[in-house]
Order: sequence, then C-alpha cells, then structure tokens
Amino acid sequence: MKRVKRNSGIALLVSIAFSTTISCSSDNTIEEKDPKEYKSNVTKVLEYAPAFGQFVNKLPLYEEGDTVESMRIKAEKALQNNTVITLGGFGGYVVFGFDHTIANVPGKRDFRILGNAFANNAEPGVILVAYDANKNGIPDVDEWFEIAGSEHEKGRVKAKYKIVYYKPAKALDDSQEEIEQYIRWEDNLGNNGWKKKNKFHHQSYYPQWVKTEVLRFEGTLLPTNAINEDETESGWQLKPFAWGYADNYPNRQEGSTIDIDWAVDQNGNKVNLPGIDFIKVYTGLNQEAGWLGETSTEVGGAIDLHIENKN
Ligand SMILES: [Ca+2]
Ligand SMILES: [Ca+2]
Ligand SMILES: [Ca+2]
Repeated sequence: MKRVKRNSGIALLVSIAFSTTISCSSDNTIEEKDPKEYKSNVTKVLEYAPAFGQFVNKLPLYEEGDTVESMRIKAEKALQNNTVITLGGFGGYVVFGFDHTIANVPGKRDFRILGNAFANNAEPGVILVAYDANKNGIPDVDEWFEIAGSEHEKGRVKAKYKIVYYKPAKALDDSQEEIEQYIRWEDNLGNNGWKKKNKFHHQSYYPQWVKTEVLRFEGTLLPTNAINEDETESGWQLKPFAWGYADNYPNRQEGSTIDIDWAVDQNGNKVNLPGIDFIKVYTGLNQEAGWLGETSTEVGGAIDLHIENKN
C-alpha cells in the first residue's frame, strides 16, 4: 500500500511539472524561439480580393459554392506552396502575414515578393507593409505604409486613383467567344471603356464568389509599361520598372527584393519601421497590351531574406 502511494505521488509531481512546462511555453510568445524555427515564407492570407482578369476564377480555381472565405483559404494554401495567384486588373489585392516579424535590417533589403515575371513580362504591383505596432495581431488602417519604388521617386505615379468595374451579363460570362465589350469600367479621372474577353480564356473574368454588381478599388496608379516595338502581335513587351514593385523581376533576381526603409507615409515622408508583420500587394496598372490582355500582378509568396540567409 505504501509503495503504491509513493508511486502515485511521483506520478502527480511529474504531471504537475509537465503541465507547468506546457503552460510556460504557451504563455511565452514566439520571441523566444530560435529564428531558424520560423518560416521564411508566408504563413497566412488575411484577404484575397482580385479585380476582373483572364486568370481570375482559375488562379486559384473557383468551384461552385466557393465563398470569400473558401477562396481566401485557397489563396493561403497557394502562397504557402509558392503557387501563383492572380490579382486581376488595377486594384485587385491580397493581404498576407508571417509567423514572425520580418526585421528591417539597416542598409539591407529585407524580403522578396515572388511572382511570375520574366524578361520583358513585368506586371508591377504596388506593395504596402504594416508593422503590428499595437500587437493586436491584425494590420490596423493606420499601420499601413506604401513602398515608394522607382516610379514613385520619379513622380510618375497617381495617388488616390479609383476605378470601378461592372459585372457582365451572364450570357457574356458563359460565352466561349472573344468579346470586345465585356466588362465596363470607369475611373475618377474621367476615363472609361470596356475590358475584353480574349480567345485564350473562356471562363468568367469577374470573381464568381463576389455577390456585388460592381467592384471598386483605390490606390496608387503606376505608369503604363507596355510597348509594341515592331507593331506586330509578337512585339508586345512589358518593361520592368527599376525597383520597388512586385511581379516586376524574376524571383531570383535582386529586382524582386524590397528594403523596408523604402516605406513612406501618405505625405511621401520616410517612416522608420523596426520590421513588418503584414504585406499587401495590389495590381498597379490599368493597362491592356494587345493579345497579352490586361496587365495583372501575380503573387506566389514572399520570403524573409534574413531567415532565408540563416538557413
Ligand atoms: Ca532594410
Ligand atoms: Ca495592429
Ligand atoms: Ca505576372
């Protein structure tokens, strides 16, 4: 009897010690982890809201019954696996985060945005970054700052650009033909027109999980980058900007990397962020380039360069 009692006493002690250890580690935040345990890539997508586009409803794939939330999860899985998602035309966006704060190392570029750009096929997206200053786990409106890239610096961008796209009739969505007057659009500069459906992609270009009749977006408009050197169909080229945008250079090139020190406030003044927890990318151009169709930024993840270098 005595022996049994002593054993259960030890077992109780062990179980208390064990539960103490567990509660300690769950109480302590991720700051105490070895940096190598963090993932260098995106771990969560907070929002996925593309504009119209020839890859919309394909990347990621829309299936009957999908909702805003199920499409968010599909976008999240895609970025976790470095598979590209499309943002569609101007303004379409994705917001994502990491399992740690990406440090702003002085004098160094800090992260890379993955896309599907290749030589003369740049579809630049504007990048915003947020440092979770109040530590509530979400990017608050006043925590967002825009990365001012080369075209910002040259004064070639238009701030507060607004666009609206109108949902097409179902017959047009179902059509397998090319359609010149497919999706009506207008902007706050007095421009308007129609987005085309091309001969390569027959599915609806309007996000099918969105129930509203219009899509509205606002942001910084980048200058057009399409040129057609020899006036032929094959002559279309989408030229990259010098630095500071997403889906602008191939993933392995330095042009796809970003320095958090490029972040500016609404007045264009530099902000000094210690690091960032969230990134938003939106398509920066309202442009169609011949048979290439509309220019749409694609995103396939983002990499913390400091963690990647350590591993
Ligand atoms: Ca830096
Ligand atoms: Ca916050
Ligand atoms: Ca692209």
